[in-house]
Amino acid sequence: SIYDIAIVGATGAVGQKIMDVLEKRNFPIGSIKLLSSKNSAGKKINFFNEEIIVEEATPESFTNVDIAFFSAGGSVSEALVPAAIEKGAVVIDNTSAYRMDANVPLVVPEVNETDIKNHKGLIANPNCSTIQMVTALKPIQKAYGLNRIIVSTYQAVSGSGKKAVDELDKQTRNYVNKEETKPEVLPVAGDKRHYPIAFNALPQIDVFQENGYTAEEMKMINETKKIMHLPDVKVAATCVRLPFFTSHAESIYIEIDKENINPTDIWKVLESQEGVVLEDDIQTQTYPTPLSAMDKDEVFVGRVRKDLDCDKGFHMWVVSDNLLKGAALNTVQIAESLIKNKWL
Ligand code: 11C
Repeated sequence: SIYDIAIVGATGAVGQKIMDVLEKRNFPIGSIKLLSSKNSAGKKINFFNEEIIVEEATPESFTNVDIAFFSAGGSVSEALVPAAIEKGAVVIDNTSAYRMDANVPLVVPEVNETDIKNHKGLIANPNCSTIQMVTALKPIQKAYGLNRIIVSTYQAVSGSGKKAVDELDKQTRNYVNKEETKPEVLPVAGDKRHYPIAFNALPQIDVFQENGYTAEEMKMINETKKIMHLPDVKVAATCVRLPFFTSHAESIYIEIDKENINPTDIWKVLESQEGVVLEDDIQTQTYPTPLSAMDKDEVFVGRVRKDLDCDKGFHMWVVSDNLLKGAALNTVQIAESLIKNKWL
């Protein structure tokens, strides 16, 4: 069979990546609508060797659409997802708008694929830094239990959008040329203060919440519990933006339930997990980096070692392309699962 699809946010960074992934995986497409805001409507985009004109997204756009991919920001999803569902499309939403809604499955196929089955027309795609963490931790949790996660992230500027990418590029050039630039975008566009990102590290991703954590940190905490079906797992996160363009890296500390486990046991379960690649050999200085993970589909894990004080504690380094497994690829995998399992 073939499927009629729509991409909302087709001119954005993730929308473009979704198109790349659909092409690369030869997704069975019947017709395709590329949708955007009024401003970007009229643009021409090449897709499967065809030139397609981007249309303005309206509630009527979703008639005769089987699957609608939304990636145009939370407010667009809030405005148009209900209309898309009403018109009969199954929506895969890449924004945070509906993720914590109890009626909406929040899915990483390697972790909780069967949750898709219960969808009511909408499946949410998790936050990028959450996706790569739960993909790496799921096989460990399955084998040895999981009691606590403490994660610090090292996140690429592309997670914050095109303006942040341009800001890093410009600041870097200006810094090298000894010219000043006024920071205007990062850490958060529209927030009260801005800091330079070039040659810097910013311990703020998204806006602060009343509890002292940022929204990004709370996404990692809340989404992890929901995806892994572990409401009581202890999770703490510190999210940091660094001056590179692609892939998020994470230093993760976990405490498992089982005693007397060694890093080689952890290696074994990671090696058996689809979508995870172990790159861990200190003899050859082998470990993943943001550059080595860029443009790759998998979640890469290295530096697995046992805590020196806690028998059940382990540390590891997890890296993945934030625009692929962290966004576009996971979204397309959800669509493939809908089709493969006849859950549309
Ligand atoms: C970042 N993780 O790197 C964010 C981007 O909830 O889908 C993704 C935001 C989201 O800034």
